[in-house]
Amino acid sequence: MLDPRTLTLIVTGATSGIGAATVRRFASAGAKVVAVGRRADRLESLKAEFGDLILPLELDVRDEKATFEAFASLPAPFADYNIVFANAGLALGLEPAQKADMDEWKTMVETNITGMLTTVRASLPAMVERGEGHVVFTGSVAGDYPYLGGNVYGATKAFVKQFSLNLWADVAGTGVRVTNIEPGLVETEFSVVRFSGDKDKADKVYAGYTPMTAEDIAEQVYFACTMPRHVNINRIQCMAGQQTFNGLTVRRD
Ligand code: NDP
Ligand code: 8X3
Repeated sequence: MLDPRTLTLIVTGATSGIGAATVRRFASAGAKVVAVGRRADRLESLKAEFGDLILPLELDVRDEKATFEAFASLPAPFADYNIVFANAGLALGLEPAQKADMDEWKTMVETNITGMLTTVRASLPAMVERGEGHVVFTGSVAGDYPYLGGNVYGATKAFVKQFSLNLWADVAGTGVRVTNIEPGLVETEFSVVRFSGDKDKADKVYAGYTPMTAEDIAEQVYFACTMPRHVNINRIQCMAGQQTFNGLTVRRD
């Protein structure tokens, strides 16, 4: 297994949920982390927790110019990052397509697809050049399995899955690895965001069973990233123990 103290990560979506838990998992083990997100106060909290291991980077991944500039001008020792966790993302709404909000669709595409691509394109050449790196994505079971109201969100995660596989086809042999982590239900701020701040509605998503935690997913990222360098974990898909698939549905008259 790789020594975590040799790892330097860029983590997008570090202010909450899976990203924040991943920052804590790696920093606790001695890795250095560039923690990216829009809520600066939360990034500063991570810095207060782990000191010099954390570089807070306030950034909206939809801002292509700012993302390229920020990644190109990281100070030592963060400039030699060897893991990029393209995790920032969101779902908005759960309406069927015929009622969905076009602006919400665009925000999901701009964040989960274009923001993710910007994150990768702005960081990948330096890792290929150094002959060492790892791009990790947060995909979703929603990228494989359809559900009512998952329309554009699930489609963005299908994009992440296929881009991840195609990226591996491009970089295999360069020293850069590629992994797509594909969770089912994880209790984070995800549903609060999806339901525009309606906490009661969000809480119902996780009621009556035990959802996965952000720490469960961070452990999978840690596992994939600390595998010896001759191993590439292509995909990890996981679900809560009480979650399963919808059967094929018949709408009867
Ligand atoms: P959270 O809402 O808790 O975290 C989302 C993170 O994304 C926040 O840190 C947020 O930071 C960041 N983010 C959103 N938009 C932007 C942006 N434009 N620029 C920079 N950062 C942004 O949810 P999760 O931790 O659950 O979500 C993380 C990833 O996991 C997402 O890609 C999500 O689709 C995926 N996922 C979640 C599952 C779940 O059930 N929770 C299951 C499967 C996948 P800030 O607002 O501060 O910018
Ligand atoms: C989030 C998981 O099942 O809520 O990607 O879509 S789910």
